[in-house]
Amino acid sequence: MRIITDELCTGYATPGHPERPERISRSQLRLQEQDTFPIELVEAALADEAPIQRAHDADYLRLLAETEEHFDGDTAWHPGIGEYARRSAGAALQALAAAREGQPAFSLMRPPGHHATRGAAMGFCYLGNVAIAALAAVEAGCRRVAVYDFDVHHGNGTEDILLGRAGIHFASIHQYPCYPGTGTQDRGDNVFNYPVRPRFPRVEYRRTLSAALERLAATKPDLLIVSAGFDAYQHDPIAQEMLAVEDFHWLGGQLRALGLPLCSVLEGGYSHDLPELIFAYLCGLLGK
Ligand code: OKP
Ligand code: ZN
Repeated sequence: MRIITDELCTGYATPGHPERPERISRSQLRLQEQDTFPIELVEAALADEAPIQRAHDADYLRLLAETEEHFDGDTAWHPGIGEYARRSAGAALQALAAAREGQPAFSLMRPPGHHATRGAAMGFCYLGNVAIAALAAVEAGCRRVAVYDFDVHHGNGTEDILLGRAGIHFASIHQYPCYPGTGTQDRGDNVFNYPVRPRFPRVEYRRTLSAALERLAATKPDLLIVSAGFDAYQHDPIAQEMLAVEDFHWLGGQLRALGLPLCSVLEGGYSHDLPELIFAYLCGLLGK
């Protein structure tokens, strides 16, 4: 498994914020310490402007580069935040490139991306890492790209960027009601939302994850990009779902069973057990 990561992404923080540097550093250590599967650590590189400009408005990109003001109540400005965001987007593009070479890859970076819309940062996200990768895949000649978002929050930013894009199928499975309050309905002919109520029983949650995956597989994609968020976990501090460690292992196995080129990009996951959840998911992906 190729792990795209970079110690540099731990260089900004807001005290007390759930989206903290240790999420990455502890997860990286966990993956380095295990011997169930070999990993290849690859340093993240800044994304080029062109793939970012395909996904975001020029005005917003100027603001991101120049502002020194917070974006919203939980999406702070930090010195260099634009560059942190570009590096996280770059890692998603590297994971995509690996997948296209038939090499399984996981982007272990922050900030996450799936709430960032074409024109705004929100929900801890500044650039739409996965949407940027999906558009890059189309640009590179992939005819049908599927994006599967199992973070517990609705991928409203990915939806905003990918809505109506030919050749892209977007599925988001998420708690509702919950932040950001959207994702109750399908949109256009390529966005499929699967809201699930708080404390949804695990078996039913799994059934919903499977239903989304089946509808996605029916479009016969030639590539799958996964927004991998681990906050539907039963001990996550910011959502109310009930998934267990083994459910993330199971989900990895379900994705593996599709037999598609696939890459995963970290979104959320705020419990102390995040490293364990990532490890379980990657084991499932690798059939271990
Ligand atoms: C990011 B990702 C009300 C609470 C807002 C924002 C949650 C962002 C989650 N101000 N919380 O999807 O894991
Ligand atoms: Zn989330």
